[in-house]
Amino acid sequence: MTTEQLQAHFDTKIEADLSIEAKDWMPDAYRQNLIRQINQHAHSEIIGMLPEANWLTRAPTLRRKAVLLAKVQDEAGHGLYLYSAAETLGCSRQDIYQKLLDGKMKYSSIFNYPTLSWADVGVIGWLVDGAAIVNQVALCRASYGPYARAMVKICKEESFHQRQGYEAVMALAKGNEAQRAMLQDAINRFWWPTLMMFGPNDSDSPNSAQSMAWKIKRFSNDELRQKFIDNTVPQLEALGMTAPDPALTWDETTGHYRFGEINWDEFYQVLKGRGICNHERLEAKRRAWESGSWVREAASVHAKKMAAKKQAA
Ligand code: FAQ
Repeated sequence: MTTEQLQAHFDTKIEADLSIEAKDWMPDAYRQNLIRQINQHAHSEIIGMLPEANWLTRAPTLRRKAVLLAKVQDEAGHGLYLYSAAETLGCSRQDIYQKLLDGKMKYSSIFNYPTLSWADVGVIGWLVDGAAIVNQVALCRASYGPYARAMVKICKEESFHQRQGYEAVMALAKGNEAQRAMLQDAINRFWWPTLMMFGPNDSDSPNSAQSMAWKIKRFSNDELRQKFIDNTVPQLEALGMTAPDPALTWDETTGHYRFGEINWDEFYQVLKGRGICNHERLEAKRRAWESGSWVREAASVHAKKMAAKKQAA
């Protein structure tokens, strides 16, 4: 087939909502866009383990600790599903991971904020995983099959994460004055950074139009942000807590909540590596990479031995 015919076949499949699979022909720009988005997502899951892991040794009860351990391990699994999905597009995991360590690839801005209290762990489960689900449920229908299938598995676990987060914040909301104040403080610090997770406004989002045309993204950044706010404000009210946004109001005519302007300067500063924890997060990953070098060496020696044995047999 000529390139024009291959392109026409690809376009027909996208139009008909059929999956593009790893061995199918695809335009190079589609492939590169997926490599970018899937790997950034994978990096987010892996870096996202750090803020909550900070509280593993200080969880208030054994039950909370066991749940948190399981959740943090789930995030590692999500990273692995996603790196594997990205590898089907022909990128090398080592190369991609090195780019993260060198600060040449992005991960979600939200993980550059510190976890200062136990309430932050509940709020991450409730708000951050809640935002992740709104975004990721849509990605279960992404046009690239291996990505969409990875997202189905991830979403099942994320919805458990969101519920454990809400259960943890409910316990604090029903607690004493100090616990309620700790929860309100955590909400105040995480509210706006959570809204930033959906990315820039549609008018400032360079990748959205093409990603939506290719059906990688099914909804725009602003649509998903609005959906998250509409889902979350009633939960906030049920807790008896408030959002740090005086402009947050219910709009009868649109049937949506209106909200204030996001501080985009802060968002872009965090993306440039100038957030509170950017340096600390990458340093932690660099240290882990270096101290784990013996594991990689042992695994590669073992793999070589097994290959030699197979050849000799
Ligand atoms: N942080 O043109 P757009 C989680 C970048 S997983 C950092 O709108 P796009 C689970 C964007 O990459 C959270 N960078 O981009 C968990 C682009 O840069 P580039 C991660 C951001 O791709 C919970 C530039 O700005 N989820 O939380 C951010 O069309 C708890 C222009 O933006 C995903 O990655 C940001 N917030 O839309 C784990 C979901 N926003 O590449 C542990 C998959 C934008 O051109 C604990 N990804 N940028 O240099 C997506 O859906 C999309 O990539 C968006 C951005 C919506 C994030």
